[in-house]
Amino acid sequence: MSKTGFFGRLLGRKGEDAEIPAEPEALAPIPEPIAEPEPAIEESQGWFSRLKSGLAKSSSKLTQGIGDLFTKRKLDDEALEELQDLLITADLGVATAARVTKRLAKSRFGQDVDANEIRQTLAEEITEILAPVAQPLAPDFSRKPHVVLVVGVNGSGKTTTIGKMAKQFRDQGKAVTLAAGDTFRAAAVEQLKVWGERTNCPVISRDTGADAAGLVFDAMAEASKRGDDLLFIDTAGRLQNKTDLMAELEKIVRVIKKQDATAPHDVLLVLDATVGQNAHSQVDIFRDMVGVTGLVLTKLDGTARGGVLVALAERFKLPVHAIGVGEKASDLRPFEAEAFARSLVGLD
Ligand SMILES: Nc1nc2c(ncn2[C@@H]2O[C@H](COP(=O)(O)OP(=O)(O)OP(=O)(O)O)[C@@H](O)[C@H]2O)c(=O)[nH]1
Ligand SMILES: [Mg+2]
Repeated sequence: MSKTGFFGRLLGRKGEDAEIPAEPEALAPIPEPIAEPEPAIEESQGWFSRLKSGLAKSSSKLTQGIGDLFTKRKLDDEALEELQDLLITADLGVATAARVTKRLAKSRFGQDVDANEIRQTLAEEITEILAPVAQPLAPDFSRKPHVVLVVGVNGSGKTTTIGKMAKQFRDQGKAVTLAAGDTFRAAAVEQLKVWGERTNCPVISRDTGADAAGLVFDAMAEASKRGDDLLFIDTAGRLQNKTDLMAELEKIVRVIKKQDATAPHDVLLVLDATVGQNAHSQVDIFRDMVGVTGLVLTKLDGTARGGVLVALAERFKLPVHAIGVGEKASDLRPFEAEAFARSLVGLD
């Protein structure tokens, strides 16, 4: 093996720690809230096929790219370099692409490989990265309530995710309250109320423009008085600017802690998977603001860039509690590492 070749450089480089540059526009307008959702509770079929078709963009890039690269070919420096480039363009990020390629090279360098073998090996490597973060939300119901603060940029899917999670926990017979902490946008409260009605959960709200922290204080008091199992707190995704948003989230956390020093027990960051690499800077920013404990990736049914989930898992190692593959209540699914990895590289 030549140390000056690609493989040699790969083994010698610090690729695994490579920083993915944060994009400056992290909190800049993500598309204006799309139409208000019309939640429907009916069971939807074929979520896995929707996930697969959603991943098609990344997946077909990878599937076709791998097919083009490896029709019986020796896994040499050049092939590895091309594969790494392909993985980067599929949103896996520089560090993850380097790691996956390096591991592949360790076992197969110099051997003849075909596309299917590459897919299988890639799926195994990606599964290994994803498996540790595939952790469903696991509330401690003895807390009464277990408090889940939900954050994320506007339009990422916070309110919808809360509605979907509320439905899942209601189906398990849990008492769930929703707090409409997004007092900034007029339609936000209405949207949460619709989910409240459909899932039969009380919604604590105030008028638009009211103090969000005050509302959260009331919600904490009511939920604990009732002895609820769970309290989900919705928040605004965008205020006038980032400083305002940070101040508001910090105030909300302070107010929560006044009533329960151990809360919030979970801080869920909801990320729209279609934003691709921009998700990295969103994690950075919200982690600094409020200490994110777990992620939910939404819109994997859409023009998804699912590869970013692998890059996030590798870089931040935050639990991925669930993934969104549609707008209905039943479209929030547990995140399964192997199924996700296989569909990403185009395996069944
Ligand atoms: N296709 C698809 N659409 C989704 C998914 N999750 C949310 N949406 C849609 O994305 C849009 C925005 O979702 P919201 O839940 O309102 O997002 P939000 O983060 O609460 O937005 P703000 O309140 O503006 O901060 C809505 O139209 C949702 O129906 C998903 O997994 N798949
Ligand atoms: Mg919302």
